[in-house]
Parts: sequence; structure tokens; C-alpha cells
Amino acid sequence: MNKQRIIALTGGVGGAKLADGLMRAANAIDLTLVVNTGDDFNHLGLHISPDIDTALYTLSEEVNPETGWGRRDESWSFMQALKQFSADTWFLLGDKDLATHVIRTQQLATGQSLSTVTHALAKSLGLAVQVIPMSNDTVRTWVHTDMGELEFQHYFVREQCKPKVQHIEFRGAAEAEPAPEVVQALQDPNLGAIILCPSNPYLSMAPILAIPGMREQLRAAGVPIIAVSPLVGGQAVKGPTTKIMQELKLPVSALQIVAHYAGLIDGFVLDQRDAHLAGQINIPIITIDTFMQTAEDRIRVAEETLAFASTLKQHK
Ligand code: FO1
Repeated sequence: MNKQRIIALTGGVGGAKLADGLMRAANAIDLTLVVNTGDDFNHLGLHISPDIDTALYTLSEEVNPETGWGRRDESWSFMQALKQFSADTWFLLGDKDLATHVIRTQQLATGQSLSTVTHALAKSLGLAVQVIPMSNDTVRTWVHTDMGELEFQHYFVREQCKPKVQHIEFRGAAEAEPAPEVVQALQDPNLGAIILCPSNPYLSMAPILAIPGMREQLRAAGVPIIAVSPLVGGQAVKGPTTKIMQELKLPVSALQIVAHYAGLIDGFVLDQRDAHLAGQINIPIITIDTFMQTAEDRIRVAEETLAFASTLKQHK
């Protein structure tokens, strides 16, 4: 029997943890990750794709365990040398990580697509999982703030998410198309479920869903679509999700996340610390411990989410 394909939509660190659990789950699945590229940017002449690299490094056990991004056992000679030249050093590029950006930039310059380049990087890192950028077209997240409009990494890293968010723009999204491998994966007859990882819904998942036709094609796949809550006890585990919700004048609650994905998702994985909200959610839910601190936690959350997906599949 063919293995079930699971598609997971993911952003950076939090999403990569669930993706890692899905890859290691006892269920034999073929995993396809569709990754946000709105955070990509050109820096020091290099094409940097932070969320793709976080996925690649996490799944290949190459990630820096302290930060959740970048590579483990890094050295920083490049950054030290940059400082001598008084160049921009706010975005930390480790020596090993630098190789990824140089190779990506070089391969893109030869005319290869980001999908092709990502596929080759995944293979070199020994991954069997399919890692696909959401699009091969340029989509860039711009954050409109009280300090003016900022390119995503300038807002996120350089300004440490301190400016107040007024509006988030996915520049180029209206003209972008899903990467062809995304469309193929959605048409796989063995597709069993689509999972929205617990990445920031406004910064990381929204760019993926902003690509014209993406939502429709996800729905048309005819399999359960499940979102895993990025909030644990009403708080984000990491990153500015709740700060942004407040600044956008949205109620900070898992209910708001369900509302945000309304019309797209068939099921929601609620954290047990938010169990009091269960009665107010009018789609199927499971209430579990979604906090992923250890490798075992990632696998448990993945397996519980997959089991939930199979129950929903029976009703599709
Ligand atoms: N995040 C930081 O907070 N500071 C950094 O200096 C930084 C550098 C960096 C380099 C390569 C890479 O792939 C990711 C990097 N990140 C850094 C993470 C990244 O900015 C964010 O985690 C994502 O874009 C949000 O998902």
C-alpha cells in the first residue's frame, strides 16, 4: 500500500518543530513541507531564505539548538571580518550557514528556481522529506509600523520587533503563483491531510495563503485541513505573535486564530491550557499539550494531530 502524503505549511522555528515531529512520527508518511518565503531577503549580495533553512537544518539535526535557527557548532570568523570593514552586522551569519546562502545565490543566478535549489540543498543534507518554497516568485513581507515600512528582517531582527505594527503587506503576492511542486503534491491521490503548523499566523502563514489560488487549491484537495494553535495558554511560545495581535487590535486568544483560519480549516488543535475555550469553537477540535520542548514532545504532538486528521477524514 502507498504511504499517505501529508502536506505541512510552515514558517520558522515553531513550525519546524512540528515538521520534525511529523517526519519522526511512527506513522509511515511521505512528508511535504510548503515553506514561507516572505521572510527571504537580499543581504550582503546573498539570497537568504531563513524559513527554508530553519526547516532544512531542523530536520537534518543541523540546527543550532539554542536559537532554533542557523547551524549548530558554528564559528563566526565571517562576522568578525565584516566588523573590521564596518559593514552591517545586525544579521548574524555563521561560517557554515554562509555556505548555504552562497550556494543558493550562485544557483539562482544560473537561472535555477528556488524549488530546484532547495531540493538540492535538502538532498545534500540527507533529507528524504520534500521541502518546497511556497512560490518561485518573489514575495516579500513588509511590516508597516510607527517607524515606517520595514522589510521583514529589518523589523524582526534589526529592530527586534519593537516598532508597533499597523499593517502587514506581502509585496508581490498578488502576482505570484504557488510553486509547481506544491500543486503536484496537492494533487497526489495519496494525500491524507494538510496541516498548518503553529507558526505565526500573521507573519508566517499569511504570506503562503496570500498567493492567489493557494487557499482554493488547498480546499480543492478534499482532505482535512488542520491548524495547530500557535498559542499556549494564550501566549506565543516564541516570537511576536501576541504583540502583533494586540497592535492589530485583535483579541489575543486561540479563538481569534480559529477565526483567522475560518473557511479554510476543518479542525483545530487547541492547547490544553486553553481548554476553557473549547465550547466556543464550532469546528472539530482536540485539546492536547502542544508545548514542544523535547524531541518526544514534537513526535507526540505530530502523532496526535495525525490521529485527529484520520478521524476527520472518515467524515469527509
Ligand atoms: N534571527 C535573529 O533573531 N537574529 C539573527 O541574527 C538571525 C540570523 C539568521 C541567519 C540565517 C537564518 O536562516 C535565520 C536567521 N535568523 C535570525 C532567524 C530569522 O530571522 C527568523 O527566525 C525568521 O525569519 C522568522 O521565521
